[in-house]
Amino acid sequence: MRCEVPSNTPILAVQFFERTMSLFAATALPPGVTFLRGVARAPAILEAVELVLAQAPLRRMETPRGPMSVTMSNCGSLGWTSDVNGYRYTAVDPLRQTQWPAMPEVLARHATQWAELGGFANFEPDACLINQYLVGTQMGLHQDRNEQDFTQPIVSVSLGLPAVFLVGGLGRRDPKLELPLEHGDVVVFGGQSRRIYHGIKRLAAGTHATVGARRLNLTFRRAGHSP
Ligand code: MD3
Ligand code: FE
Repeated sequence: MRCEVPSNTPILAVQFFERTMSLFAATALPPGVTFLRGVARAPAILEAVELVLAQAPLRRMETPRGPMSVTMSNCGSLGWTSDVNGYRYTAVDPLRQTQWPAMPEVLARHATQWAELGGFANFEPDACLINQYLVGTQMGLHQDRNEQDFTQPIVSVSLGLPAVFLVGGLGRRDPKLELPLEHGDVVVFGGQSRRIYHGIKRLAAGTHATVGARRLNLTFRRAGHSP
């Protein structure tokens, strides 16, 4: 479903609209998924991400199956990392040998609010993974299962170029829904959908006015045990 509100609409009106529309969109999305169109367009969000990346640069991570095409960094007390031996969360950035940058207050505060709109109260993320997709890159179908508490949701924020998000089911071969994501879109994944298979299709060429020729994705997570 394509529904737009003017970009100067007050935030509470946008949130009311999105909540109302999600009653309809919910018929297509799996249980536990909440789609919040355009709620992360505030320039302060992109500025906070750029500050983090100036401290902890994007890098290509290795995996047991070869290097990823997407580049990554993190902020928060824990960060997702990968090497030839596997995936894990660490307090120390292996590239810089020091802690990940703190999670900017503006990001943490918004993540908690968006989780609440998705039905998850008191979400306190301790990790924010930042993925950068250049044109032609993608993320293959996978599950996220390195976190300690699957009752906690994941809040995903898309910035920059549009992408097609593949929403699967609990089995790798389950039918997939294609969800187009644009600049400022937020998706909350929790409950039944927390362990679904998902991926991102190859990024099409383009240039976004403020983000450039790339897509940034933030995923706010509770990686360690809940407070
Ligand atoms: C559903 N990132 O970093 S965000 C990832 O756009 C990842 O960069 C994609 O998948 C991206 O792991 C998709 C949406 C997302 C993220 C994590 C999930 C959906 C999820 C974890 C569980 C269920
Ligand atoms: Fe994922």
